[in-house]
Amino acid sequence: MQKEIESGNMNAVIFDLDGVIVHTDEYHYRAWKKLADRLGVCFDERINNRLRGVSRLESLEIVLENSAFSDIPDAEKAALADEKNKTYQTLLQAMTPDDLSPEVLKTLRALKERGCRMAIGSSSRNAPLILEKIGLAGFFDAVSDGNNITNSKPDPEVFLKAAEYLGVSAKDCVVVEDADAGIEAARRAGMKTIAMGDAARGGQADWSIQSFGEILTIMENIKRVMPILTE
Ligand code: B16
Ligand code: MG
Repeated sequence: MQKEIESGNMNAVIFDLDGVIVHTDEYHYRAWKKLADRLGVCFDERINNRLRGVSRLESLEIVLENSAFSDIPDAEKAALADEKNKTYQTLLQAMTPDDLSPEVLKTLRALKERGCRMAIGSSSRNAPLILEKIGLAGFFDAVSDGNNITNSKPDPEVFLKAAEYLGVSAKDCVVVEDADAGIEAARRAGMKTIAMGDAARGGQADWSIQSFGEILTIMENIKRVMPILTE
């Protein structure tokens, strides 16, 4: 049976960064691939998808698992994570506002015009650099990222902090994510979820979208009534 409930004050959107706002997920892939090739460790798209939303050091553990490097000392792991990050940051340095797609920019502006509160909820410590490079520094009402959290996705911390910085309740937030770990984190935070890219294939979110512009329609509908399925 389908029932309709009032959606209350649901007027805040928390965006993941890598793979949602901008395609830096491709740069993460290239940087990990370069490190893996140097070490002679197997790395492909399937392994890369497991790194989405996961912190740098946890990602390294996944890259090195089942390899001769899985038990190296922590200091050596930190050096390898640093090496990957240097490659990644070199790619980030070449970014400009042209790396932001016109559809993403148009949608973000339209949401803002409609009074939507917006935050970033990213596991990345490079989030401030990326936002500056693509011309979005100062655009969002709040930024919660890898620099202010202890536990990365699927822990809900990054999204709960984003809601706190926005000054809204978790139940009034919708999270847009490309990672299964991010969808799980948002659900654990008690938030609604919109999946795109890799996460859209997982089928765990409240909505799955093919293109960023669909977020506008979802938010416009949500502000009127929100249909839910009941038994
Ligand atoms: P950094 P997101 C995440 O960003 C990436 O998806 C993940 O692949 C990366 O390991 C993590 O940030 C940490 O990034 O090395 O830049 O601190 O998708 O949560 O915006
Ligand atoms: Mg992501």
